[in-house]
Amino acid sequence: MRKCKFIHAADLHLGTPLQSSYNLPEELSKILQEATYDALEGICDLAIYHDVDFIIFSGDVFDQEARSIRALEFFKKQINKLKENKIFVYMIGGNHDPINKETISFFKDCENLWIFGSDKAEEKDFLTKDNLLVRVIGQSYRSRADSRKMANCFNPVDDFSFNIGVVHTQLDPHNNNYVPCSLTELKSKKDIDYWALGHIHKGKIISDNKPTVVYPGTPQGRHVGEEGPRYCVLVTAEDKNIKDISFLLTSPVIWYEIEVSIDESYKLAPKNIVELEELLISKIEEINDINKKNIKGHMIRWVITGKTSLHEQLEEQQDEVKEKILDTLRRKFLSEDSFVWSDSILFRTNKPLPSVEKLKKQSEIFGYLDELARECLTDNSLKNEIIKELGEVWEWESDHENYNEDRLQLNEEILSALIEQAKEHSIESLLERREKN
Ligand SMILES: [Mn+2]
Repeated sequence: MRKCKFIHAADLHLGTPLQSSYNLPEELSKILQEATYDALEGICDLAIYHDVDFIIFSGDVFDQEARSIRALEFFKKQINKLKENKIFVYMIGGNHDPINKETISFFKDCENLWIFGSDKAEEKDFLTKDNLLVRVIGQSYRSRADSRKMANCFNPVDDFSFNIGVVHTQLDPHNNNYVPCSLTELKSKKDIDYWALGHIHKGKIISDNKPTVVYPGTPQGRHVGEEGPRYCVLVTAEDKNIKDISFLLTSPVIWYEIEVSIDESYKLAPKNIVELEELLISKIEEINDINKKNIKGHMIRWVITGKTSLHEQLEEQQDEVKEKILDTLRRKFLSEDSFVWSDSILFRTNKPLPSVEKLKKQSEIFGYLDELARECLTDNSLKNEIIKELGEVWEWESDHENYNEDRLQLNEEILSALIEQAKEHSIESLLERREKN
């Protein structure tokens, strides 16, 4: 059998520090500064450990067109380490690191690195240790946005070779900033066996066969929006068949957004701030047990929800309470082998209200309110009217990289939370008015 083994990674954004909301202790701050570099080093070590033939980087290895000299030097050092281990590297430039002459010339003495140009699709042949001929076809961005339908020009000669297409794309045929293309188009290219994609930061196997289409995701999340463990992908193929795809952990730091409901309906709902702290400590102990291995640390954003008698205190003394809870949690878990840093805490609690069933007995109006809130979400014309009424300060979230910073982004989840809040506010005001009368 003729075999091939390679690692596919993307979107490293080398050198970007992770975004914490607080002035961290120096030790932690250093870990966060270095995390993207650590992730790259980890990918290269995994490549050596698994004895792969080559690594593919599908764009956005660097964070900006003006690459930092440290990022360039660091990348070169890793490439040289791979060379000693006879591992080749292919890379394309994405929207954050379109390829220019300076980059090509910086790496010109790296014999085991091929950077695909931006003028046209290029095809490179590779013969693996186990004698499989591999063709890697790729093309780089030429500027921060690229509207060319690159994949259409990927036409390898299909004989017995294993063919890989490398594209940095949003996989959206209508998006002209990030190489428009659809999954159907990629799947119609029968001569390509594996599509090595980049750009979407959450790893996913889009199609598992004929052809296989994969986003490895970013190997190190840089903020709480990129939560969870992060990976690169190890692919094993025999002739033209994919035998295995494994996600290998690469992120030294893992972000978590943890929602904790302290709703009164739960038996163990905390009745004061100390009990709330205890509940959060028990949640940390759960994650800490699972992920200690190979992880330098965890960054947590807490979101506290539910109807609770603590609501008023959490609202009125918000800053004090936040500081107290975060301080307790931070101090408790700082000295662990694998640190757990409570980065921020959001209170999205509500005042406890009687159930709608109970309220209905007081007055029909509560039943109508509940019904209306439901209709706002299910009746499309009503829903559109509400979005219009919200005004121009909102825009429907469509493009995760290209949103308007002067607007608030709206999606199904946020809209439904807004409507729920509106309903509860109305119920609260009606109840207050009744109490007064
Ligand atoms: Mn990108």
